[in-house]
Amino acid sequence: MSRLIVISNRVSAPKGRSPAGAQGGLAVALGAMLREYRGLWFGWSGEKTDHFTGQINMHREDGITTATIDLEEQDVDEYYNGYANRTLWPLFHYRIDLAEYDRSFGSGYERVNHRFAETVAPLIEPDDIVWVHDYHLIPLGTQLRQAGLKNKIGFFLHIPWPPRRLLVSLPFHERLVRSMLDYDLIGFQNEEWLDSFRDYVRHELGGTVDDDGTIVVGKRKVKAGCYPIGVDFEEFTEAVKSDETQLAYDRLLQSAEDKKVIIGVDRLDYSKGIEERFWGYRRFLEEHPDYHGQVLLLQIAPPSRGEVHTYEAIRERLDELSGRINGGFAEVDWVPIRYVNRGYNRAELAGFYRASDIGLITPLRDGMNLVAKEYVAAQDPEDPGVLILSRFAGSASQLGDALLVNPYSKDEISDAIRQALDMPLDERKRRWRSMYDSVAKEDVVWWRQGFVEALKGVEKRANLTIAS
Ligand code: GDG
Repeated sequence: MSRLIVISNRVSAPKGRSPAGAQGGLAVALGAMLREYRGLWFGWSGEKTDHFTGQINMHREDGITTATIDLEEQDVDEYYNGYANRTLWPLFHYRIDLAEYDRSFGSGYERVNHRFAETVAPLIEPDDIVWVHDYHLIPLGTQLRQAGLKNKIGFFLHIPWPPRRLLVSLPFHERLVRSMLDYDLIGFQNEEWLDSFRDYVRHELGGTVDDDGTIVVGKRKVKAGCYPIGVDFEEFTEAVKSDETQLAYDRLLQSAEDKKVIIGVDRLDYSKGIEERFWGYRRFLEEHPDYHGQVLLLQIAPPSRGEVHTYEAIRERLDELSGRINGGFAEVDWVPIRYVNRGYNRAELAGFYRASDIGLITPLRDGMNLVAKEYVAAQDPEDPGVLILSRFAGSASQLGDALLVNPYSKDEISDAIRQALDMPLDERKRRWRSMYDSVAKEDVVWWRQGFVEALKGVEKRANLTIAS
C-alpha cells in the first residue's frame, strides 16, 4: 500500500496534547485520517526561528508521524498573517473590501511554499501519494514538480472558491490559478465552489471541462471534483456517551434553569457572521417580548489570528455589541447573551450541543462548517434540537432540512428562531432524522476515502510538464 503524505500549513498535536479549541476543522479531520494510513504529516510547527535552516523535527505519537519545520518571523508575517490570512482568506470568503494586496505578502508566500517543497521533497518516496491542503499552499504542487516529483499529488481546498469576477481583483491571479494545474486532482467542498473554479478556467485561461470533470488547459489536464468534508462520526458518537460530555450537558442545563438555549460555536472570525447573528437575535428580542427571560444565546467564540488587525476589530465590535444587547434587555435574573471567548474540547462541545434547543450557525460564507454537522450528530433522537443554518455555508447543500436562512437578514434570523422555538416534536424529529442520516453516512471517512481513491485512480504522469 502506498504511503500517504499529507502537507498542510500547520501540523497539529495529536489528540490530548492540544489545548481546548486550538484545533480547527482541518486539524480535526486530518488527525483522524492519519491514524488510518501509514504515512506522514508535514507542515509548520507554529514556532519561529531566527534563521530558516530546513531542519525537520520528526515525532511519532498516537499512531501519527509528524514532520515539522520552524519558520522565520518574516515568513510568518508575510506568508501566514499576510498573503494567506489578509489576502486570500478575505478574498475567498467574498470580502474584497477586507483583502489587502502587498507585494511582500506575495513574495513571502512563494518563498515559504518553496521552503516547504525543498524540505519535504527528500522525505517523499516514488510510490507515495501526496495530499496538499488548503489556501496556504496553492503553489506547492508546482514547487514539488520543480523539485522533480512525479508522484500523484492532490489538492483540497477547505474554504470557498470565489466567483471569477471577484478573483480577478487579485494581482497575479492567473499565475496562482495556473499553478493548480500541476496537481493531479483538485477537490472542493461543494458544487458552487467547483463551478466558480471551472468558470474561471473557461473564461480566464481559455480551458475546457470534459464530461468526466477533467479540466484541460493547453497540454495540461487535471481532474477537479466535489468532496464535501464530514465529521468524525464514530468519535463523536463515542464522545456523546462520555462522562465529560454528560458533565458539560448537565452544567449547561442546570445553569439555563428551563430557559431555551440557542448555541453558536465559531472561531472568532468575520466570515462566521457572529455580529450579524447578534443583530438577528436582537431583532428577535425586540419582536418577541413574551420570550424575554425564556431564552438565552450561548455564543462560544475562541479568538483566532490575533495578529491580524481585522480580527482585533471584529473582537472589539462583538464585545461592544454583546454588551449593548445585554445592557438593553437584561433583567436582574436574566442575561440574554452568554458570550464566551474561550475554547472547549470536543467532548464538552458535544454536551453543550445536546443541551441546546437550537443550533444557530450563520456564517456569511463558509467552505463547509463542521460545527453544524456536529450539532446534528450530538442530538438526542427522542428530543432533537433544531438547526438554523446559513444558506451560504457549504454544509447547506447536504443539510437541506435545517431552517436555512440568509445570514445578512436580521428578520430571517429572528423568524427562524421563532419557528424553531414553536416547532412541534414530530417535525423536529423528521428534519433531524434526515440530516442525521446524511451526517452519519457522509462522514470524514467517506470524505477522505473518496478523495484518496480518486487520487489513486488518476493516471500517473508520463511526462512532467510544469504549468507555470
Ligand atoms: C475550515 C473551514 C471547513 C473544538 N473546540 C472548539 C472548536 N472545535 C472544533 C469544532 C469543529 C472545528 O473546531 C471548527 O470547524 P469549522 O468547520 O466550523 O470551521 P473552520 O475552523 O473555519 O474550518 C470550514 C473546515 O475547515 C474543514 O474543512 O468546514 O468551512 O473554514 O470541528 O468542533 N471550534 C470552536 N470553538 C471551540 O471551542 N469554534
